[in-house]
Amino acid sequence: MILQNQNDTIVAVATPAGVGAISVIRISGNKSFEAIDVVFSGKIKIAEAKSHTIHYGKIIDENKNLIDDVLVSVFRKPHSYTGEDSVEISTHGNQFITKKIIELLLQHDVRIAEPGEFTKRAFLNGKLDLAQAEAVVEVVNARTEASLRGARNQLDGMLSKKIHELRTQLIDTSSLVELELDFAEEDVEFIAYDKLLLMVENIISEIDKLLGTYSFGKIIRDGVNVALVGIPNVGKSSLLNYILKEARAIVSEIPGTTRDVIREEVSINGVLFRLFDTAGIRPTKNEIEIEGVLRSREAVKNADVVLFINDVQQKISKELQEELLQLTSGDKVITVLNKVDLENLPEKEADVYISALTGYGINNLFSKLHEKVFSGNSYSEHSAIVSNSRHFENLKKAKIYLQNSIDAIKQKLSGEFISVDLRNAENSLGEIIGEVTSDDILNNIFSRFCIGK
Ligand SMILES: Nc1nc2c(ncn2[C@@H]2O[C@H](COP(=O)(O)OP(=O)(O)OP(=O)(O)O)[C@@H](O)[C@H]2O)c(=O)[nH]1
Ligand SMILES: [Mg+2]
Repeated sequence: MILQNQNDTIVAVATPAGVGAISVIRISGNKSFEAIDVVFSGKIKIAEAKSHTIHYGKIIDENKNLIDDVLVSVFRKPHSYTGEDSVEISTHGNQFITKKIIELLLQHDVRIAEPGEFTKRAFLNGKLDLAQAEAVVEVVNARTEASLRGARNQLDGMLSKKIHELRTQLIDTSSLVELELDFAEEDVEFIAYDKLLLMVENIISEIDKLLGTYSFGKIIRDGVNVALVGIPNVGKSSLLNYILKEARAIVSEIPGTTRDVIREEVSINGVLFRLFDTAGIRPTKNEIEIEGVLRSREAVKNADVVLFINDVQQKISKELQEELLQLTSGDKVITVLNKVDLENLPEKEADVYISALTGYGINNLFSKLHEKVFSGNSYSEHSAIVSNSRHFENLKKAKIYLQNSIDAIKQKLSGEFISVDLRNAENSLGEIIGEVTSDDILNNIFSRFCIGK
């Protein structure tokens, strides 16, 4: 991507394409007021309007034709989303109107914004740090309450605050190395050495805590992949249908009904679950079924949780159970006994007893799923959670540098060696919040935004 000039005035439609009651066009940059005043006719010039005021008027084209009557909101720098002079034009919700207005504006020293450019400017002008800017996309894209809360937590700066703290501690530590430590003098070495080691170990343990939130954070953000597997006819598709409250998959008493993997999403207690109904696993010579069974195994490998479904009237397949344990880790598997409506006192052992026909035990199954996924982790408004792979990778890098520095300290290497590692760790943390950054990182992040954000 070519880096466009950050001083340009930019414009984009900020609302989704399509029909709506209103559409909003955003303009930001030094020429915002000048540009809008050329096309807008209201009681006063926007250039003379106070910040945070709204003005009714008309957008008129070069031939004096009325395009639309609109409301223009005025934000003067630095009190705007981007930190620059900006305006938002609310028009009637029609894309011909917004298209026409944008065409008019483009004739007046304004260019179309790149994806994420408004938020990028907000970052460059210090309105948000990088982790918060990334959270803007997450908030917009969140599809469940839980993912929204997680994104909100990051936008509110929970993670940023923690990273800041760790960075400050690191800076203090490396100053200690650079100023006080002198390993050449044997006498002073001992105290400083111990103290230093302790400081670095503390920071590592804090980083470990953050790393530990990632699996939870990722699930909150992306949802949980759940594979429904078992031998044929145990009621996998019936369970899928029951959970979705619709006859999504074909159900029949003929074993081997499902051949393809059927994927559906459902929100259970605010968390996104992606369910994969699979072909019953059994030895077979049928080519289509062989492919189906292969796909079932793939689904098991990709799952965060595997529901191993059994039927009260069939033997629990030890073979399949063994196989599942080879394909995935045992702690991901929940053993489910289905069709308990057919037997009063099922004798077979299972984690959960259900009936996909009557709905018996389904809530219990949901609780077990939540337990499995969150294994004691609970969401807190006040603690930092890592959900972004870039942040996770940077934390891991920082940890490795810190471990290297511990080695250097233990080997009593001279201060320069230790401080190089500490500085590197500091930079890795700095990249998370954008205190240290490069155009590549920024382009990579902001190009994932939509235009107008
Ligand atoms: N009584 C009773 N019957 C059930 C229950 N769940 C499923 N069935 C019946 O069991 C048969 C098989 O159900 P499916 O949902 O197609 O089973 P499946 O595991 O998807 O089977 P395959 O796709 O062939 O692997 C159907 O006749 C269902 O009506 C249940 O909880 N109770
Ligand atoms: Mg099926």
